[in-house]
Amino acid sequence: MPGQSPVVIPRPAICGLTLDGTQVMGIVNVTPDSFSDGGDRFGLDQAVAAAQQMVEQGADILDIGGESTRPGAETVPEAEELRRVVPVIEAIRAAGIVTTVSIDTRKAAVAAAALEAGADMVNDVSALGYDSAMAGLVAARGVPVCVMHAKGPPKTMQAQAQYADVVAEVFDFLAERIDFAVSQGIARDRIITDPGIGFGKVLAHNLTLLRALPRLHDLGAPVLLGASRKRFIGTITGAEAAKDRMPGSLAVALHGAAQGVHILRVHDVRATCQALEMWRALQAEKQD
Ligand code: HH2
Repeated sequence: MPGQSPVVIPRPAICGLTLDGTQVMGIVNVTPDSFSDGGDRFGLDQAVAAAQQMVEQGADILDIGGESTRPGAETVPEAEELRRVVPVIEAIRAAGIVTTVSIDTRKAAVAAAALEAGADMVNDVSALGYDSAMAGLVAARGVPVCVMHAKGPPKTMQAQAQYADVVAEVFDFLAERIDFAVSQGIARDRIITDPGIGFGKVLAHNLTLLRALPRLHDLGAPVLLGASRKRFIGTITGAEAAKDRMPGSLAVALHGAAQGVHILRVHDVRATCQALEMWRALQAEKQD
């Protein structure tokens, strides 16, 4: 859902998307075990229908993932991840959907095949750290990449959730990853940053990072926020089932928009777009 935001620091366009407002990235998990929607979109038809619906609801980007990265998740073999995501991206393009497609993967071979099938950008929750071939691939293909902070791999990250200063550590990590990406030939203006809400973080870390979002703009890159339906929302509100956490997710999304987040990664596209539209109208009114 394009639309200017008075608080966003404009960044160069990514895949033709102007980043002078908050864009909405709809999550399509082609997995049997994702924490909030595992199994819902595991079949090809369900995944493509979900993508189509999200586009109609206002998604600016579709994020297709074939490996759950929830705390404790096992790594999915490359062949299986390929089998899950490539046909979905091919079918999305065959259906005439022209929306920007992001491939959510840590594996270079999966990213390569996804780009071949029609994806436009890479979302790597390991920030180019899991697969040594990933940075070179992104550089060679000249596509945008999202680098996200995580404290260790999904299997063990929650056991490593200790920080002296979580904001400084996340900031320094992302700054180092940007430098690394640039050293590998990735254009600086194609790098998106993400604090990695829930990735090796307990409730207090997530809240501290959300309050400190404006600090991330000093990295000079677009900021992506993925908080939708995450555990900390259930901890605070008592919404035990992930699917019951949409209202809390909207509150976090609007907080992110007010802190100048460029891309919101969400499960509930329609609700998020409506909330953003209302928020923008109120912002505009305030400026009159
Ligand atoms: N969160 C998840 C997956 N990918 N990518 C980015 N850039 N930022 C995030 O916060 C992020 C992400 C986890 O959420 P989800 O995809 O809904 O669940 P699962 O990993 O269980 O499939």
